[in-house]
Amino acid sequence: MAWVKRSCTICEASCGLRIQIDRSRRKIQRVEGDPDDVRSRGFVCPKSQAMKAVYNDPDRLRQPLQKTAAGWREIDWDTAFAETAQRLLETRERYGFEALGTYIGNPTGFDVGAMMYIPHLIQALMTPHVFTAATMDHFPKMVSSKALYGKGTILPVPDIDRCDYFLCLGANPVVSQGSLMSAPAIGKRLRALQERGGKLVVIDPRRTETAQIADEHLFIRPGTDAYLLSALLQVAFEESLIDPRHLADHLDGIEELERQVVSFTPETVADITNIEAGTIRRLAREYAQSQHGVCYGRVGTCTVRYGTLTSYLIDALGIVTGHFDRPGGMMFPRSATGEQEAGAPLPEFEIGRWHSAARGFPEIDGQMPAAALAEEIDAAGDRRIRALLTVAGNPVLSTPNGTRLERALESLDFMVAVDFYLNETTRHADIILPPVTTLEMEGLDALSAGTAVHNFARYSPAVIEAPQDGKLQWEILLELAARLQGTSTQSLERTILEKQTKRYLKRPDSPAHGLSVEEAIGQLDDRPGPMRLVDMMLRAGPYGDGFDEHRQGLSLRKLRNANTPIALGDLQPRLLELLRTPKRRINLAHPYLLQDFQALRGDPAVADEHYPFLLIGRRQVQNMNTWLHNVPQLAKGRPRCTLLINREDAAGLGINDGQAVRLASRVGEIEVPAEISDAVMAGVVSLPHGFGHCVDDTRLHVAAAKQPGANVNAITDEQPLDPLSGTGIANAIPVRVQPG
Ligand SMILES: Nc1nc2c(c(=O)[nH]1)N[C@H]1C(S)=C(S)[C@@H](COP(=O)(O)OP(=O)(O)OC[C@H]3O[C@@H](n4cnc5c(=O)[nH]c(N)nc54)[C@H](O)[C@@H]3O)O[C@H]1N2
Ligand SMILES: Nc1nc2c(c(=O)[nH]1)N[C@H]1C(S)=C(S)[C@@H](COP(=O)(O)OP(=O)(O)OC[C@H]3O[C@@H](n4cnc5c(=O)[nH]c(N)nc54)[C@H](O)[C@@H]3O)O[C@H]1N2
Ligand code: SF4
Ligand SMILES: [Mo]
Repeated sequence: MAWVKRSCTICEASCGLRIQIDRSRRKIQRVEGDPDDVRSRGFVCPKSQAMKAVYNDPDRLRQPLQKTAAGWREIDWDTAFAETAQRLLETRERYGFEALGTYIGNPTGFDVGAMMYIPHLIQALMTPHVFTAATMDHFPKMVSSKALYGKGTILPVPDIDRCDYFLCLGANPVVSQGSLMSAPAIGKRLRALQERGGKLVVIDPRRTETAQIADEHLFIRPGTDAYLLSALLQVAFEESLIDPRHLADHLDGIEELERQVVSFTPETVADITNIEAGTIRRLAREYAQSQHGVCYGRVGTCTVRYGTLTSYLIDALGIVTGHFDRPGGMMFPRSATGEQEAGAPLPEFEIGRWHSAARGFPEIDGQMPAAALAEEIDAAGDRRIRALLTVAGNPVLSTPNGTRLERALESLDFMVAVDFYLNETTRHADIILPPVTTLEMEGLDALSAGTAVHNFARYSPAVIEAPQDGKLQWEILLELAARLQGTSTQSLERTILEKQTKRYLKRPDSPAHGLSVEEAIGQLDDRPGPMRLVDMMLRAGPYGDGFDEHRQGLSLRKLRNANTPIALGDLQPRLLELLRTPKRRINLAHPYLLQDFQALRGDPAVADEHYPFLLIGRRQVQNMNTWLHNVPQLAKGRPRCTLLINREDAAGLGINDGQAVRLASRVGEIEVPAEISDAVMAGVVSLPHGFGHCVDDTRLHVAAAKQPGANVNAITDEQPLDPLSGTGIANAIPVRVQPG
């Protein structure tokens, strides 16, 4: 029996685990929090048990599957790769580039191998049809960052352990454990903020688990944060609370921003937002005058009509009140792998280099709206997608109007899914390519290092060896890319490594600057794959050893030997060096962002008489989006896919607790049990996403039996989008509720 340490790969917190294994029997005995982990200090949430349960799950696919007239048939890897490549290439040759499409899902962010090779797989597909879960998530924030800071991945993170005022909009970190904020055991950190005399204020249409521990919670009418933030800014300008500190000399457009918000007085937005004018004024003062304030927004501020405008206003408020890029404010992490380093100015906003066929939606940073995937298959005529590759995604349950998408997937000529579950999406595939689980792969916390509240680097070993005929995810992705390009995996891997090494060595401040590519690569492991790429990035990166083992500094070997996260210190002010805008200045009046103010001013925000309620989402501790309901420990208990409805609203409709209700929108209708609750504001109902495991032909026995639920994305509408980012709308959806 042995204990192995590694991080949990289910969410952005990346908590430290201790896993007891029986190597000889390839058995995982126990999974628990690692008390010695400097980041998580023993904390884990119930989902950590999924690391073991998914590995053991008899429903998990371990062999490629091919759909035949007689049902699913296991095939060998070579046949699976050959058939997949042939069908994709044939489709492209016959119908052109637009005939291919891809959807990349959330779990790819927790496998460094996937992160390294997916961009190359997309390149090899040569398709303009790239869809990802980002356009159901944080894409508005990336668009705002691109406009403000010159690069979409320059993302501000709350300095949670040093702030004394935390204004939290549309996020529920006590449950989600943070997003664009990697901070394991967030509840404890928020309580520590209160213990040092700080204040937590939560703005949310539901009294969430985070709101319950807050000093103040305000119900906001869903979808109206842009009004509230404009008013907070208006007060800040009116009351001369403006002090951008060290950023002052690097800002443009501050007067223009003031002009834009001047009409949004607290009095004019009070009815719209449901927050009293006096409260808005007080909030503006409290936040602006706090010593160390953060203003943070997440999913509830992104997946709404004004997602980009709201994301931008959150940053603008932080910048002009001096809460940006300083300890205790919003800060910018520095990864050991060198993803956030200084560089030359980048071209201005790249948008609309091509357009979607059905609605003419412009590509943004190479992406199309996930909400437009179905129509690019079923309403794009000759330009339609005929063959689709999905990787770690379940868009039938995670993107708007999933019912339409289901039908569209059925009409494809060919679909291949890289996934280890036969679920609501992958059941439409012709071929499924299942990688082994993350426990069987080495890893590096790459995503969470980029959003961490303290800089760190962490390597995780494979806990258990992958079976002989098992494929690591990167092997699958690289193999597909190589076959699509008509090259070998060896040659493609080498090309990628050389290109990336060249890029890193060129950086003047790299500890390896001046070395030749051959010299650098000569120092790396001979074993091809993402880990030697990671080693290169670490050694040429900001904390690297410059490929000299005798020097201080990081290398993969040092991370391996540490066997726990290596702390790299508190976040440091560094926004000015990071800026990639053309003049290395921040334009607070970027025309791309400001254009949506016009719509905001003209938006009457009145209720729809046919669909008088506003639907919002809800994350629960035992779920991870669509994919953990097959874990017995997490699926037990009462049905969780319930519609929260306010007591008075329920009484008005004659709805009792537990009664089935019909929830309808423009696009569909589902039936779900009502749960009467005072935690949700009047006029608002809340349903979690990720359920709807009641269809035939899937292999999710536990989910289907214990927590089938209903698919909320059968109700969400694929038509309205946040126009500046193409992000789909998952909150503030007009719906009707009727007794079932
Ligand atoms: N209504 C509504 N919709 C939403 C949201 C909401 O709040 N409300 N949230 C949105 C957000 S924030 C997100 S991120 C998206 C998520 O949307 P998706 O990424 O589409 O959904 P997930 O459930 O995260 O994806 C899980 C899929 O990946 C597979 N999987 C898990 N691990 C691995 C792995 O290691 N390798 C491979 N190849 N496959 C793996 C699972 O079997 C499953 O099929 O949903 C969005 N959709
Ligand atoms: N347990 C668990 N953890 C998760 C996930 C999970 O599915 N389960 N998913 C992971 C993923 S992919 C992500 S992206 C993160 C998301 O992390 P968070 O954004 O922290 O999580 P959500 O619960 O979606 O929080 C959104 C909040 O916005 C509120 N809201 C809805 N509409 C509005 C609005 O118009 N205005 C305001 N102010 N609030 C609004 C909702 O009531 C909700 O409380 O969580 C991650 N962690
Ligand atoms: S919070 Fe996230 S990373 Fe931590 S144990 Fe839970 S699922 Fe894993
Ligand atoms: Mo997400």
